[in-house]
Amino acid sequence: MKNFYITFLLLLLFISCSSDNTEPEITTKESPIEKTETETETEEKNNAEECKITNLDGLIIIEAENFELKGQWRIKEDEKASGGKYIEYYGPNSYNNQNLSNEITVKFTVDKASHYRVRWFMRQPDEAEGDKSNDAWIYLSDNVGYAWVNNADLNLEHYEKFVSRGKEEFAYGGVLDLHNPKASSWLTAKFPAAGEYTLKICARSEYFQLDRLVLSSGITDDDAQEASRNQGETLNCD
Ligand SMILES: [Ca+2]
Repeated sequence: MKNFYITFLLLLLFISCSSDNTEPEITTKESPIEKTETETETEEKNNAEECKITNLDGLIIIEAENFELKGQWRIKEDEKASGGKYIEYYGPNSYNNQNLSNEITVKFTVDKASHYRVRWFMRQPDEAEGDKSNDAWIYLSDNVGYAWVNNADLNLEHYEKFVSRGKEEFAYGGVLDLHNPKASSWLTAKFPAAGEYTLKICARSEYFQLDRLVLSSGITDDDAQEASRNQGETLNCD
């Protein structure tokens, strides 16, 4: 009788273990497939994140929609924009100072010490009159930005007004509008060495639209405009 109980208990245990084993088997059959898909997605995401904006054939092109947006900037879609997208500032005008809650940044690298002219593709809204909605504040971190005033370099140690005009189509342009001393000038970035740099834009005019930035080195401004027209963002994904 005792042996019968032991045999019965063992049998119960066996059935119990068998049924326990059955369910996880279904789970293990399903889960590796799900896990593989998830891992693939994660790897693709990581690879995308490893791409760095850098110089390529004398150009550094940065899509505005890839800026780190903050405050009252938003991404909008338009087939006229490079990459099908641009950014728009929808907050109030900030003509006299920078509201840093609307400061946006982008990082990029250069492979050697070099000088770049800074330009952009921008657009004013259709209803904007004259020079409305056509500017932003711009600053190159670590004071690597320079203007050319009275036949001399002027190091830019804080935000300055950057301006141009464009309607309907996104227009290539962008010059500094300095007030002390009053002058109009190219903006030149003088990178002292290879490495990563940061460019900041802070909102100034409501409904200003920015498509992308074009920094060029060693080519004329006309050539930079022509070369950048059909060139996408300059990425290195190694
Ligand atoms: Ca764009």
